[in-house]
Amino acid sequence: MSFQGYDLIGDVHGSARTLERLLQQLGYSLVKGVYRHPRRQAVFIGDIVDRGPRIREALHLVRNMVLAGSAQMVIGNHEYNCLTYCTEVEVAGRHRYLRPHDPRHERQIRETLEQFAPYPQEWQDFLQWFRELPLYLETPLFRAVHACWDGAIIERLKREGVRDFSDDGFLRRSVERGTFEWQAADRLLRGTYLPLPNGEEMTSADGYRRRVFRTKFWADEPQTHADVVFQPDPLPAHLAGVPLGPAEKARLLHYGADQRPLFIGHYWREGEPAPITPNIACLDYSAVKYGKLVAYRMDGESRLQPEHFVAVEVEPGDGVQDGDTVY
Ligand SMILES: [Mn+2]
Repeated sequence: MSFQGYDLIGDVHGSARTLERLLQQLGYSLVKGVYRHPRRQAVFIGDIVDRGPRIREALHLVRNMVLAGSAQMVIGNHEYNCLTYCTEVEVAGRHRYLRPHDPRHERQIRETLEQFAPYPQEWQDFLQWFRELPLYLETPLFRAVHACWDGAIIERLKREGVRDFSDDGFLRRSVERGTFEWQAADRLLRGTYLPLPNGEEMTSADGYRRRVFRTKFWADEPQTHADVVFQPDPLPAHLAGVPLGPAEKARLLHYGADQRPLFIGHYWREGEPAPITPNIACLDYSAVKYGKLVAYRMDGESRLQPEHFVAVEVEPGDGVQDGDTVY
C-alpha cells in the first residue's frame, strides 16, 4: 500500500492518552481496535517505554498499528536498554545481564517493569518485538533514526545485512565497548558526544555527574564547545567558550544541508516545535515531563516547514512531575 504522506511522532514514554489525542488530531481513528488513517502512515521515532504512567497501553497501541501496517517504528535507546537489561547471558560459566542491574539502570526501567509485572508473558512478547524494530528507516522522501544519522555506520550495517537486533551475536557485541556493534548502537540510538574540556565534570538536572556532553551532528564549522552542545543542560560558562581542538573536531559528524530530510527524537527539547535546520527536525519535546507530544506532517517537501508540526499538551495524570531527565 502506498501512502500520500507520513506523520512522524516523537518520544511517547508512556503518555498513551496524549498519544491517542495526537493521533486523533492528525486524522487517525480507531478501526477494529487499531488507529488508522485512510491515506497516511505514522512513523514512531522510538522511546515508547519508560517513565510515564501508561507504558503498556502505549506499546499495545503502537505495536497494533505497526502490525496492521498503519505505522512503522524505529528503535529508541530506551527500548534497546530494555532489551539489554532483560537479556541474560552466560560468560565463563556465570550468568549476567547485558546491561548491568545497577541503581541508575534500575531507576530508568522501573516504571516499565512495574507496569508489566502482572503480564510477564506480554513483556516477553514485547521484548521479542523490540528485537525486530529497525535501527533506522530510509525512504526516498526522508530518513528517521532515534538520535543520530551516521552515514558511514549505516552503510556498513547495510553491507553486513544488519537491520535490527534480531541476531543474538549482534545484540551481545553491542554492549562491548569498542566493537563496531557497540559503536552502531551507541551512535544511532544515543548520538554524538564529547568529553568536557580539561577532564571536568558537570551535574545535570537529573542529578547525575557527567564527563561528556551531547553534541550536534549538523554544526557547520563549529569553533567552540558552545557551538556544538545540544542537550537540556547548558555547559558551565567557563567551558562554553573553550575552542574545539583538531581531535574533537574529528569526532564530530556533519549531516549536510543537501541530504534528504531527517527526523530524530531523543533530545528533550522545550519551547515551540520548529526545524533545527532546514532538513533536520527533532520531535522530542519532553512530553512525559508535561512538555508536548509532537508530530511532523511530512508531505514530501525537501525543506521542512514550521507549520507542519503538530503538538498536543500532555493531559493531567499522563506524565510525571519530577525533574528527572534520564538521558
Ligand atoms: Mn527519549
